[in-house]
Amino acid sequence: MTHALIVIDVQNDFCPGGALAVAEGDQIVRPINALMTEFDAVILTQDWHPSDHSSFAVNHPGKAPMEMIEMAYGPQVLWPDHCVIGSEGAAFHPDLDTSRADMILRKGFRPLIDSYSAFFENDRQTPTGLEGTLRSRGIDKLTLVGLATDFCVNYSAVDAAKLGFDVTVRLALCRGIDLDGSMAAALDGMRAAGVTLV
Ligand code: VGL
Ligand code: ZN
Repeated sequence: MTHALIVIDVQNDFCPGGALAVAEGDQIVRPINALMTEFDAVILTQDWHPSDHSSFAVNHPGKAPMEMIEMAYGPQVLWPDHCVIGSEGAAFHPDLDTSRADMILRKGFRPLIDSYSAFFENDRQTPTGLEGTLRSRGIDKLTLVGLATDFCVNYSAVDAAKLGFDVTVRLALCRGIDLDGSMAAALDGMRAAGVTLV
């Protein structure tokens, strides 16, 4: 099997001090670097939003971060502004070894659609192109690590499993947001989709 490591959103805004900080998000960076040597391919994802992005609470008058809204495609959490295209917050954590990556996938750049998953945007239909990249390279096995366990790692892992990839999530190399029980739901959802959690 050809095995890829997919490193989800290890960006400044998801690390302590960032706009949407995940507790201990920075603690996974060095062990992820060390893991990279064990894979046939290393792919990094980067959350990448225009400042008028519809997932930002500031773009919905009267709404606060962490409230829900109804989008054309269904319910959506409203977030503080984060990972704005070209900003320091959108940059990878400075200690992440980006030199080992053979692909960087950006997602969430369409103003009207959020994209937690590295495979499909939140309308669950718009593909990011990652599936085609993996298949054309003969990659059939994936290990996922990164931020946040219960959002982008979870959505990416579930989509990958549904697409037929052999998927493992290394939980020690992930950290979560845990909004209203989202961590427990994510772990259940990943298991139900056939993702191996280690
Ligand atoms: C993420 C919330 C909003 C993530 C991205 O990387 O998990 N979460 N945008
Ligand atoms: Zn985002």
